[in-house]
Amino acid sequence: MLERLSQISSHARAAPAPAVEHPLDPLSASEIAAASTIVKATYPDKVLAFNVISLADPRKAEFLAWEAAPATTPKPAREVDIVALEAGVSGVWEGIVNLTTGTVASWKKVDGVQPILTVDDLIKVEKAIRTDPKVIEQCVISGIPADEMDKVYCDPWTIGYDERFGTERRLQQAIMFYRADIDDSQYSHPLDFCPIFDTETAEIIAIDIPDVRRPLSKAPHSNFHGKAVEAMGGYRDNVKPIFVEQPEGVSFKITGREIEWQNFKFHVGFNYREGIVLNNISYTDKGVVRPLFYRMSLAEMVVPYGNPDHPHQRKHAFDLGEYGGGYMTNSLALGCDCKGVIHYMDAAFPDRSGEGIVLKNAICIHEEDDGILFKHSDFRDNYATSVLARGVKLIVSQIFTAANYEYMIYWTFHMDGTIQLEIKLTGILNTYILADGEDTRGFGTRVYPGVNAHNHQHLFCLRVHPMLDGEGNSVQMVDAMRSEAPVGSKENFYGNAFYPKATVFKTVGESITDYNGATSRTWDIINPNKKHPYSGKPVSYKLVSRETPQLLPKEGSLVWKRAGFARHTMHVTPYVDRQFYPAGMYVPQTSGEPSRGLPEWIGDGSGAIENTDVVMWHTFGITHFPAPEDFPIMPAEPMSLLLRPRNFFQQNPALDVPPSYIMTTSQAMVAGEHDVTSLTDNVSRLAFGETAAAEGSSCCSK
Ligand code: ABN
Ligand code: CU
Repeated sequence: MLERLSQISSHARAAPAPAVEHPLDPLSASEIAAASTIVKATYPDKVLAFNVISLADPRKAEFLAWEAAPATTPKPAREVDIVALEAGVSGVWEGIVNLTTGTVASWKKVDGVQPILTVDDLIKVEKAIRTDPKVIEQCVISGIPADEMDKVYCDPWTIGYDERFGTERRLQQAIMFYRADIDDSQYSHPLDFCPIFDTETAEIIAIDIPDVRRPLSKAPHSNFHGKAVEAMGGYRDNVKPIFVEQPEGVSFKITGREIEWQNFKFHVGFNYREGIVLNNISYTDKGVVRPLFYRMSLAEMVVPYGNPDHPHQRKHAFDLGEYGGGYMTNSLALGCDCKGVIHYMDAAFPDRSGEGIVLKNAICIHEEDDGILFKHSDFRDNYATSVLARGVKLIVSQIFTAANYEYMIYWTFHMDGTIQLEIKLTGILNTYILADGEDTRGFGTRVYPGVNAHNHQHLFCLRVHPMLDGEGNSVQMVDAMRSEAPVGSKENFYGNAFYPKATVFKTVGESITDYNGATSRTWDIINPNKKHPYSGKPVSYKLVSRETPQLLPKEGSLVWKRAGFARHTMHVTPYVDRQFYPAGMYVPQTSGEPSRGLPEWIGDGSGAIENTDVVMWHTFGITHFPAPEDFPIMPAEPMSLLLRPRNFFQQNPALDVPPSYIMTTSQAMVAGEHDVTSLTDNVSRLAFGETAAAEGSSCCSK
């Protein structure tokens, strides 16, 4: 957290930004300042702390009208979402500022809700726990002398929901740790009690203390800094450098925040909450611009923990809705976070006073080798007749730090028209103290002496707003099925018949479905009005997503109530402007009664979703049973999903990618025996032997 603050403060307050060209561009730092100035001038009597100042996405119809005829259609007004807190007043002020007219377009008080926690809010808690007499008392009981409170740390989490305190006050729970030395990792030394902090009054209002006390672990700290690695035998010395060379630069073009790459074109947005937002994704197919997706983002996530003892039921972080995947984003470093030839985009956020602050290098855009795109060799001439094309991929990425965890988000575009979302988890496990001889009862793992890493899930919600070949889209579920006809029947005499069973969802209720590994279930976004000339099937993009655990907290549990979106793998709703957040706009301290966001939009499930403007909400992720290998810092664990064109292109859309090797049968007959040489790579070489470097560019074996 401190590191991130220093990243921010090391960048100057923003200078006035040039006029924003594109209606989907995030607010610049000067626009943020302008929006807060308008609010302050309109409500001079209020002492406001700004929590959110962020672009209110233009309404889709207005945006598309402008985009279709920018010379003759007014640009959508530049509107700004505002969430502000008034000193000493519960609830939030919620408004929209119109920057185009310089006015506050709407302004209302919303009671009974709590806004997102900002890094400023989080950072206050540690100071409070170190000076609170009751916390000091508990530290002493744990075995920490009262004069060593500077060695006591906490990860501040929203309280989730605790019925003892409700939603009135803005609360955080302090997950407590101890560091003997400032450079130690505190996660090997958790404490057994949990103070509760009022963010507005900066007071500790309660402490949850377990019945059975667990004294501070006497084990040495489990660290991952250089000295610790040296003490364990030092860094390995057999890693040779790998560099990425792009001698001619990159293959993408950037205009403002619009990227053109390999027939794809899209706009890269970013906000405090979802982080990267991809808008207006299209593919130019033999000269024809074909829209694919209007908007795509990671809309929410929840991380429920599985230890049943109070107060661990409160640990179920909504890292986007409670803290913001944008607010927690890292400033990325060349050759560290991303390797190769990089283009960065900055992000701008408000501080409490409404000033704009710029975070450098928030988004990384770069290309990587993508392995073999396609290959075929003919066995008839000992594989001499051959074609092989290597792919390149374009990656738009960000990394955010959610206290202990790092989430690395990679939106990847492939040359065959596929769009992939890959998320990698790293950082540090959330840990709790395990007394000597104590059993985890299966709800966690002893990853180090004195350390219990509780079972948990990481469940993400992908929001996809398609516009596949224009308006009028549907979603169908596709299951691999055996023919219903019995063995010996005319239709299935040998019993081997199987087929993809497509079920088009007509209503929201029908769309609420789960992954089924037994039928290799996928979901297609289709345009039923456009059929493929060969297959006769509707054009589609298929969602292939197999890491889709069910929400493990039971129906009726707090998490089940609060994270309605995570109850099922798939939901489809009719599009509604500015309906973005599937656990609701204000997530901290929701009770789940009623369940906000998606469950409210689903209603009785009768909404029509066939051949119309639809939004797909897809929950995916992993169930994480920690292991000692995840400690003291977790090697990155990937998970991934694909959106693949199916019946969309006439044939393989990447046939025109220059091959690394191509030889026809007649050419092979003339060439005879030869060494295969890459047509596109003169850098690859043999690893061993005297001639390694001189060999030059041998590539494909034959
Ligand atoms: N994982 C919970 C969390 C996220 C961000 C900041 C604090 C705590
Ligand atoms: Cu995990």
